[in-house]
Amino acid sequence: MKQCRICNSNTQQIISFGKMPIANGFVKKPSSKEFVFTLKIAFCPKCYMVQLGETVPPEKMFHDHYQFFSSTSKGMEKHFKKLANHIIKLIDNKKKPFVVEIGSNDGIMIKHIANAGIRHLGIEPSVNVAEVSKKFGVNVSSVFFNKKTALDINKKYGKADIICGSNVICHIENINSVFEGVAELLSDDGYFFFEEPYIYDIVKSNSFDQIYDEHVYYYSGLSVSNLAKKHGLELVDMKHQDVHGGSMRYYLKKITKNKVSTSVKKYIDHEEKLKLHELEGYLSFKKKIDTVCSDLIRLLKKLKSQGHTIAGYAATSKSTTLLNYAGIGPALIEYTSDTTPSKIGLFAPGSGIPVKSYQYFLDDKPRYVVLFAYNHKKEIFAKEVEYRKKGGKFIIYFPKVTIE
Ligand code: DWN
Repeated sequence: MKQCRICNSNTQQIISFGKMPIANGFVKKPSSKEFVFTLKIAFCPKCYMVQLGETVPPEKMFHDHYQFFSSTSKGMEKHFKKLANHIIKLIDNKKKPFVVEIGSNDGIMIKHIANAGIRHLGIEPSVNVAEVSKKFGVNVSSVFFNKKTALDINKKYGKADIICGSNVICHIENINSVFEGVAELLSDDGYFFFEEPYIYDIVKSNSFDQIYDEHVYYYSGLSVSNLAKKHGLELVDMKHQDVHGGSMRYYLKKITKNKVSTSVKKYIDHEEKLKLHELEGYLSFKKKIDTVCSDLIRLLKKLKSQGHTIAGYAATSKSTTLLNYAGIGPALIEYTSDTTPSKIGLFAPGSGIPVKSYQYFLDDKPRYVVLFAYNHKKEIFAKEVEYRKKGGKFIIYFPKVTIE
């Protein structure tokens, strides 16, 4: 990919991770025929968007057997309940408000909007997870959000007072069409907001495994303000979220006489200090990634040679990047335990590490586990007090390799 998907300028490559499978593409049996693509990210020097160099067709990632259910984390349940309450406050003065959530997944957020009796629509193309949300009374449409579907929604329901999305707006390659759709569907004083892994945190804390097929864009205040302007929208606020290793929530409104929060300038100043408006800001990144990978392999080999069992904790999407880039397979990590029923019995994409149940981990009590869901560390450490008391150790690789 040479041209920026937003502004068509020539992009500059930041890093290539080589061939990668689909991050959530857990398989029934490891095979050399798994689908792969080249995972690389590029920077646009004109509009500052960091983006994948090569993408995977959305139908290959989001379908009727998508393996990520948002409600697998209690911490995220709490986070999204708080977001729903925030939305309810924002629309307090509206007569018959209408809320649209793009990527409503299993209803983790929008079920609270539905419960409050508010007119709403969840958009979720992965039908298996959308089905779960229907059990909570969520009104959901299994389509991809774009200009055309936004016009359809507008025709059927009218303008939306809130359009929001979490960990999804970075998933959609044709982002210009999403923003065109938002500009059509949003009411004149409505809010469009979304939260996604923040490129500032990814670079600063080296959470490089946030880079994978589903994440087409890696947003900053710098890039979102340019993208918004292109579609008659304005970035009016930014609120940092302490989830997924560091996320940013961006608030957009139609361009009128908006009051822009001072936080927009504050975060953009931080980004510029880290030089995220120049290729230079990203160049130390590769070195840090390679250090973490080689430190982790060295540690795993040492523990293995001492006869220890090493397992993985949580078969996350992001671990696909780490495992495949570092070349870690079942010879070093025997299995990964996970609480998602549909992942049990499958194998991690590319690495071929078997996924076992949480009960298997409890019975096996491996001496060491690599914490792939480091973003849920607080919740997981609270749950694993007994395991750690009895000598179980977590290997953490974010932001650097440590044993806790
Ligand atoms: O954007 C995305 C983010 C929000 O979620 C998606 N593209 C896909 C997904 O990424 P992920 O798989 O890296 O997400 P998590 O939330 O870091 O990992 C969830 C996995 O961890 C699930 O398979 C469940 C598992 N898990 C577990 O086994 N025990 C999670 C917790 C909290 C646990 O205690």
